Amino acid sequence: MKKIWTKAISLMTAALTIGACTINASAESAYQLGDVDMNGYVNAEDANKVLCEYLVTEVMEMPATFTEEQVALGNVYHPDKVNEKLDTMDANYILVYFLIHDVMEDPDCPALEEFVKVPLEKWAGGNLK
Ligand SMILES: [Ca+2]
Ligand SMILES: [Ca+2]
Repeated sequence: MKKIWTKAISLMTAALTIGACTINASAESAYQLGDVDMNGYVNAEDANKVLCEYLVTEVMEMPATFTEEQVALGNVYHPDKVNEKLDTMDANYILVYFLIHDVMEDPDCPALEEFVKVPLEKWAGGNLK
């Protein structure tokens, strides 16, 4: 009888551990790509912050103000895995995505992960006349 309880307790512990891991995993991806100020929305403010961070770190060569997580959230455009830095293309993509997805409410606008795979000129040419 004691063995059954021991087994039941270890199963419950395992279930709780798995549950805790699931919670942790979702907490890590709580912010959507592009949401660098982590307020739950991807908008022009995020594009502006990415542009500012690029100017501060790359142009003015001053210390970064973004955390690693913010850089990862803001680095939406990295066609060659070598460029893992923030640049103007990241800011542009976030801004155009916000305009098409939220301002124009285009129902064909995909998630930002897919949006960045389409050349920016195509979005701008097709939707921002
Ligand atoms: Ca935001
Ligand atoms: Ca980039």
